[in-house]
Amino acid sequence: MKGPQTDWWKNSVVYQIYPQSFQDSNNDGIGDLNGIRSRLDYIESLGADTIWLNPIYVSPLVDNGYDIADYRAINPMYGTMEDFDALLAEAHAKGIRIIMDLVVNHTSDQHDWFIQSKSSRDNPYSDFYIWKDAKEDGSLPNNWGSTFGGPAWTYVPERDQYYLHCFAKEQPDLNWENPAVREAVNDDMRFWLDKGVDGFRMDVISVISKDPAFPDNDGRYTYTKSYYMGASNGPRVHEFLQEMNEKVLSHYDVMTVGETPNTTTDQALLYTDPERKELNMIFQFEHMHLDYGKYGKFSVERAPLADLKENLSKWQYNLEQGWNSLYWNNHDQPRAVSRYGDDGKYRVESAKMLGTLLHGMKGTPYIYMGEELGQINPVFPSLDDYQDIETRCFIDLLRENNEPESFIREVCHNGSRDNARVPMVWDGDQPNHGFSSHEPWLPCSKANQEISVKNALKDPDSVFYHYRKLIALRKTLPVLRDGTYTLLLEDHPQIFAYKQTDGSDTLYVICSFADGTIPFSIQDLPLSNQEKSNLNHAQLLLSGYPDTPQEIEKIHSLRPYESLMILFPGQPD
Ligand code: TEU
Ligand code: CA
Repeated sequence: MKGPQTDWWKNSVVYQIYPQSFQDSNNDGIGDLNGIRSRLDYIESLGADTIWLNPIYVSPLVDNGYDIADYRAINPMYGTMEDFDALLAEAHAKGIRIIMDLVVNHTSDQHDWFIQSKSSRDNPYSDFYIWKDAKEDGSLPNNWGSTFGGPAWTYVPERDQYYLHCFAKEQPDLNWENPAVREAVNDDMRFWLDKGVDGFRMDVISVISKDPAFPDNDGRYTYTKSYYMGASNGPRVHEFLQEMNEKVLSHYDVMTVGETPNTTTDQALLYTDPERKELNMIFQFEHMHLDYGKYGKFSVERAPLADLKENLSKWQYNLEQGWNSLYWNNHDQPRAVSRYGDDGKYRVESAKMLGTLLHGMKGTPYIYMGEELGQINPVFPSLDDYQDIETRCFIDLLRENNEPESFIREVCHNGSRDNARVPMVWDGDQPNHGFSSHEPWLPCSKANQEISVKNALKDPDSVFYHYRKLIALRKTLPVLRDGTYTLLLEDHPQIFAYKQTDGSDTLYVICSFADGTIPFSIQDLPLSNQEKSNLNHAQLLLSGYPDTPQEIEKIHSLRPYESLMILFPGQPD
């Protein structure tokens, strides 16, 4: 929407949709825009008010749409521009906003700009990408690696030069130093904003400005030593974003969230402090890296609870002037229940606990489709079924390293991006889980067959209804938006507890990561004297178990993965 900016996004809960896998409307096995449109009621019933759509533009899909060949056209497999307009209009009529994925660190190698740019050293698009000569000894311009493996440079004989690609070779990096590139991006953004979209999630936006010296990384370009070290938070990134804000974003009432790998809280403030007029919030990655092992995200390790507490609390404390985005899942991550909870016996309880922990914090929560059901990592019938480029490259690397197949299977099961990308489970009794009558582009997950929308809606104690309550609380409890966070029981080995207070209300969030029953009573918390003498005023807003006593003094233990939200409302008379 045109007009002055408001901060509506501070009250929002975002629901992320991976279009390929949400709902197929024309039975070709691929999710599409009309499919999403047919499911808006579901999103409305959950209570989420903003949808983030992963890329739906024309793309050869080398990286599932993060390689865009035309920023202004819909990939025909998802439908038409008319379908998009209808989706946007219908969502808006329900009060649901839609934000788009803006992928402008790189384009597809099939984008017109690149096809021209690579054709010669002198063409109008010659400087749209990052071209470098070989070093004097004939070696690559530097030792940067591509995120998916191998060097970040590819040679083009027509120019006798290399171009940079931080991701696949089919994803050449744009040259943001060139003002014409920035103007072209601005124009593409205006195209969507003038249609009425409500903002952007900006793909790897922390990577757009490269160190002009293009220094070598201190390591070889292995899988884990990729582009990050050389290209994150480069010297002009804030200047570029301020320019984008001034020229484009400030003219619309929209939200922005930047995906910014390798960003500290200090850097996050530079991106999100409203005074600086850059972005509204960023996706930080530190908590996603706590369980990284020898092969990065492909590891068998678990994040230690102490590290999780320390890290998430740091982001709550340090981003007071900025704004946090809160997430466990997205299309690049395995399922949170499998990763931090228990995807067997206590799946429901641990999914509710993780939801409670996140939604009690300050920031804008993001829910990745299926998270609200407590979906778990699928078991792929064979390694050949993985389709994601990152996973495929990684399997090749591990085979080259002579790792045993059983190990490769295990780490793919734990870490592959395809864990999140399998078709949504609407109804496990229907062919292909109600996603499509055609065999889907990625196998349906047997492990998730019963974890369906149909079953969740029938069960009042489902993860779905728990998420619905969490979302409703965000809309009604100002302390969730305006509170100040304090970590509690810092050294407790099994409980993650914190409070939020806004001077009137105080909210206590208590989450157990134990798979057995552990002692706990409200008296264990550092309550104020006033709270201690008003225990009968405390309200149990939410619990992960249906039968937690409403009178909080009667709580003497936490059952496996139990979570509680307790409110001490305003000043009692
Ligand atoms: O991801 C960038 C990123 O930093 C990672 O999460 C990355 O995808 C990888 O999983 C690291 O292990 C964004 C998109 O979300 C991702 O889907 C794209 O593949 C990537 O950018 C390139 O556009
Ligand atoms: Ca389809």
